[in-house]
Amino acid sequence: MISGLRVCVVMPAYNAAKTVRRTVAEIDRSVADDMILVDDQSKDDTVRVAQELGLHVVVHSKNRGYGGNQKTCYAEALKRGADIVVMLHPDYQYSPRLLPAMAGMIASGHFDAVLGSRILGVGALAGGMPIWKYVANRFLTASENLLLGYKLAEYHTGYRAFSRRLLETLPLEENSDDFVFDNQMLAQAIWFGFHIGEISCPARYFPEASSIDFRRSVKYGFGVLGTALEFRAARLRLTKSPRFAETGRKLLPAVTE
Ligand SMILES: Nc1nc2c(ncn2[C@@H]2O[C@H](COP(=O)(O)OP(=O)(O)O)[C@@H](O)[C@H]2O)c(=O)[nH]1
Ligand SMILES: [Mg+2]
Repeated sequence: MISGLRVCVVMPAYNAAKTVRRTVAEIDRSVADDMILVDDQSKDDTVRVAQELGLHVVVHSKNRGYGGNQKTCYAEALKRGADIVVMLHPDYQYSPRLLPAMAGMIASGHFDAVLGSRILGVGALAGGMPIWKYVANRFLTASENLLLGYKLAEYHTGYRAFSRRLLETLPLEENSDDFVFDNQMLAQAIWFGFHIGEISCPARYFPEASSIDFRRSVKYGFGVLGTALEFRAARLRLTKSPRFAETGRKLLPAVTE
């Protein structure tokens, strides 16, 4: 609880058995009222470990991808009464200790989304971010700031907090089931006029924390540019897009079987 608001941590998991224990150990239980892990058909023991940890576990019957996983995460969190939802990767990449700070920024009422930024003030490279990922991050961020008309230090962190109001408003079902979901969601938040805040967050890079290879990163990069162009075209009323429209499909109940 923060300021009487119910805080739910959601963890989209794929092969996180080796890292989920360490991640959960650093979550402040006096703040996190509910902890949900959605397993996307991991090939390891993620589900067993998560159950041992006492998390609320939802299992996809087939692999849907990272974006599909998050759709289930948010639908489940709302169903269970969350006022503030914090998405934390169970790969121990981002510091769980910043969760109260992020949830606190939402609780302040100033922001509907808060990002844990690896770029802002902490030196992503010092944390071990590969140089090619850093350069791509800076380039994509600059392009997006221009096309989306917003100002963020990065759009690509996987550590995010959201208000219930934002999650009930965005047509998240219109978004990809792949990695670009993250980016589409932020573009939607800007489209609908929500305020996005950022805090500094150190990130670690080690084999279990980072599996996205060059090929998938390139696909993500083009997806990001496509999203920003789609946003700009919709703003200029050149095209219509269900992703950037008042109507559009809101979150559906989680489908697990
Ligand atoms: N559902 C799903 N999630 C995945 C897949 N690959 C990675 N993830 C999750 O997506 C998140 C980001 O992936 P990760 O490899 O850590 O990316 P990086 O840290 O940005 O290099 C992690 O929480 C993973 O658990 C996948 O194929 N399917
Ligand atoms: Mg990672």
